[in-house]
Amino acid sequence: YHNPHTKHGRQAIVHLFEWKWADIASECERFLAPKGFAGVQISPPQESIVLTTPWRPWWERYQPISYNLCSRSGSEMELKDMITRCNNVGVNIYVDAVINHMCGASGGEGTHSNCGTYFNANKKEFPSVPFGASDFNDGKCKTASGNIESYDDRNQVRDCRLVSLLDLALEKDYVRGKVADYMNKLIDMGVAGFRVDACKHMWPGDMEAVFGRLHNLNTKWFNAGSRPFIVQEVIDLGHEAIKASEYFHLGRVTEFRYSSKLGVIMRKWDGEKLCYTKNWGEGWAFMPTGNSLVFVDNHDNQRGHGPGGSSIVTFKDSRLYKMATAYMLAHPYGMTRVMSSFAWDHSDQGPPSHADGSTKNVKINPDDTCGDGWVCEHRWRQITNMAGFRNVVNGQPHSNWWDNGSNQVAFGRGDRGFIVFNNDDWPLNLTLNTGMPGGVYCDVISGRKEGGRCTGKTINVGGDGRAHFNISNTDEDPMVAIHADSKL
Ligand code: QV4
Ligand code: CA
Repeated sequence: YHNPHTKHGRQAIVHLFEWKWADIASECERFLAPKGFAGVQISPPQESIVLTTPWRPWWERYQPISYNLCSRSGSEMELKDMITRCNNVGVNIYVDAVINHMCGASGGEGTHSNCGTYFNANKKEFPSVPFGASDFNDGKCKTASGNIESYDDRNQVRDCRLVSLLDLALEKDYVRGKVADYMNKLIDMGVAGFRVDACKHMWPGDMEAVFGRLHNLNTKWFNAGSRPFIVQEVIDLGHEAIKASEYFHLGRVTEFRYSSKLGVIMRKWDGEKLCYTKNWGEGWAFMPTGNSLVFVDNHDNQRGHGPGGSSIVTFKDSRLYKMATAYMLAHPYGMTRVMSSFAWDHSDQGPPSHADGSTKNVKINPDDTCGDGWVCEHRWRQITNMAGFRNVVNGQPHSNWWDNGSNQVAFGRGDRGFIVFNNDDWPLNLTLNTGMPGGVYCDVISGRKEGGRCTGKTINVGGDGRAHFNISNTDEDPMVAIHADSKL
């Protein structure tokens, strides 16, 4: 479950948060495949509750009503078409699977769901699955409210309701079967794996039983015998009863410490400096690299849901965000996920929508950026090009480290790539050993190689591998990156 089955040496995946299936299909063909993105994490595709107070929040999709593939992102046919078209250009699809719970206890009764499927949250009835009252954990939960009240008690974290969400009894064979059927339907359609939601709230043994029932990936696109890739959402900052390590054998796990530490470092809070990242990775007590999924921000912590707080760097701090994302994509630690957001003022606000609540198409501007409220961080030149950098340097060691004892650092990836950062309040102007073969290289931060020419800065690497770098602290992007494929 740890292998993401990426194609053509592609490394980084992108979360196209709340995008419609038709837009994702086009994006795979026109942008993600040509730019070398390995895959897409999609928003939950199952039918969910429709909420109007607050108006159509993004988080309604984390309250399932049925496993019908009918959501705010589109129909089952559109989903199937998207999976096929992305697979055909070698871009994998990873599904956000919400299997710990159904909707909130106060979800009411009726047909206020994406496709009008009836449910009754008061009676815990979801006839379209079907799930009934006995398929939920209420008998097992020991708290007075029925909700999780303390994260120091592993039993209530797993058997009680997360913020009132009706908690499925995954110890029951019947429930495991329904969940596995849902995931298998997606596997048969061609997805490469799952981001499994709220794993801290499920017993690893129950998850193992569900995963054991999953089909191998569709051999139209994947090697025979390929197991679905699994990344488990477990937020472990080190202070709770449940540890991320309890899930390592089941797949990769989200490393939230990476996201919060990188934010603190980039913001230079708590006395942190970029030079301290010389041993970034396990040296910072992160989980083993082969177990981790890393990110600068995710759909929760970019808006204050889940932990991390104000340290998290997001598109709203665009200069720091580009630096943090470049650092992540240049560094060998972990499997990397790039966030692609929509703009928002309130943390509940759903995606860009029409008056009737339907999601807007993603608008693509002539300069490759997005419009109509879609931020598309993955299309920011610096970020796109660093996803390319990661592909070019894949497998190469972290090498030729340099720092100034403060916030200016540089490192290479063998003889395939080199990057320099200046996050200090003064200029960087010096010669460094890049470890790269001599030649003229195009800096992929300020520009790109196009038809044998460079649209940005050029860097001259001498026969001895040394090159001069001059990065003002007032530069729009105070960093320079070169790699084997950016050689002119
Ligand atoms: C509220 C109160 C409850 C109360 C209830 C009464 O908080 O105490 O009992 O009303 O009806 C929404 C609301 C939340 C509300 C709940 C139920 O925000 O206030 O409860 O609905 O009506 C997303 C959002 C949540 C949202 C949820 C369901 O972040 O705000 O809750 O969707 O719509 C922990 C977990 C971790 C989790 C993280 C956010 O360990 O697993 O919190 N992260 C994942 C997803 C996240 C998602 C869920 C889990 C749930 O990444 O996006 O929550 O599927 O750290
Ligand atoms: Ca649970």
